[in-house]
Amino acid sequence: MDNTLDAHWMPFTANRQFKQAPRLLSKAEGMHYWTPEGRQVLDGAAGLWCVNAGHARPKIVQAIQAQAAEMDFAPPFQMGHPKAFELAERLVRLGPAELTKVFFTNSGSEAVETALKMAIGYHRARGEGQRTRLIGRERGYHGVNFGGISVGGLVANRKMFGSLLPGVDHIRHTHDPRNAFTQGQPLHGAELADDLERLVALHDASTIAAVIVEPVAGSTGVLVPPQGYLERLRAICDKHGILLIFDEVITGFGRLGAPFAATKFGVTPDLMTVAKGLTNGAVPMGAVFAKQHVHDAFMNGPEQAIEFFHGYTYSAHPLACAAALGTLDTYADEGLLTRGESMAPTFERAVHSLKDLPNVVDVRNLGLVGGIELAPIDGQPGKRAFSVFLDCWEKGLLIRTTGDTIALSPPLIIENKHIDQLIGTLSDAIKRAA
Ligand code: PXG
Repeated sequence: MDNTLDAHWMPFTANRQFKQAPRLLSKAEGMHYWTPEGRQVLDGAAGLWCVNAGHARPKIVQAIQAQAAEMDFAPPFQMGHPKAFELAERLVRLGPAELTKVFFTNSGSEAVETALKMAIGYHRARGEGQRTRLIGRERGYHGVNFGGISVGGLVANRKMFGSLLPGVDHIRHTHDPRNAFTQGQPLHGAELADDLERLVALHDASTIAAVIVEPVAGSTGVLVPPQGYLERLRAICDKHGILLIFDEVITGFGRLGAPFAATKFGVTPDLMTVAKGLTNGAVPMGAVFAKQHVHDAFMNGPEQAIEFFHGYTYSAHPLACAAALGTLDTYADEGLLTRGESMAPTFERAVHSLKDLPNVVDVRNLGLVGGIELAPIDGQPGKRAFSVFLDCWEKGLLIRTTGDTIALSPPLIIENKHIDQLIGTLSDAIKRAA
């Protein structure tokens, strides 16, 4: 076994620990995974926040199979294929009305890089080429490429990699202990958006291209935006001509009980990044939604000239487009993009039922996202939550942990009996980790 695991250098994994006691998955259907030994595991994480319609859904499987046989690849530069256009049209109909253009990538990280480049390019095309500064937020996660880690705010993802992009700054994160155990959007902290005014005062608005935030921060441990916060960020961006980018890689496609966070909160960004749920995780794909005026700013040279020198060999890959179309059909057939709204009250009660367990210092939730924060073991941050993760895994439940926060993001097809099992297993594991 040792030898067979050796060559694969695993991403975001404690490689040496994993290879001593590997956790393998070999089959998936609906709400469940199975291990190679045939043990059933309830999926409390939608894989990694992406399998929103549940696993092995027939329309997605069939779409991928048929596409692989019909046309494997089509060059995306100066050529097109019908499904790319069909998918973009359908996405535009699904998203906030003002986001009328879609650019395809292969991951959330690439969607973020694309959006950052669009923002800088947009200002330059409009004759404001000095607007190059990018603003992120502390504790933000925007993937792992250099732009994304530069605007990102997770120290572990940044510290190993040198000086990153120049000209980046960060507003404060929105975690506020006054809001502990809030159900849904917290009351305190809309004023944290004013931190953007501090950076405007420091750098001057004329140097700032864009602000990027996750509407609900996922990777850092589920931070729900305070009431009024996103509205205020939008207003400050408008006041200063700064583009607002929502990174909806996690929040997109029904996670919050609405198609997008922008829909849920009624705040429309200028650019919006998505991935994960776009293809239900079945084929890698990301995308950037853009407002018409952002797109149009680029359309100003001679007609035969390429307007945006950016794109990937696999942008709008036929297999990914087919998977995404099958995914959107599945979401529509079953009303999954709003199902989270009707399941949210039950899910909210269930996750908050954990509040009195040992070491639980906060519970946060919105739609079908839950975060349970544990007090760290002295001098060993992350260890308590990871022991809960291992315990759950042994008892047939997959969850995700980040630091000492347990993140729950089940497939949107979840039913009450799954919620009961999830919370029961998790509750026992938290007690054992005391
Ligand atoms: N933006 C956001 C908001 C994300 O959550 C990315 C960008 C990057 O997407 P790709 O497809 O390049 O991985 C993400 C990814 C976790 C976890 O444990 C979350 C992500 C990835 C890995 C782990 O919460 N989200």
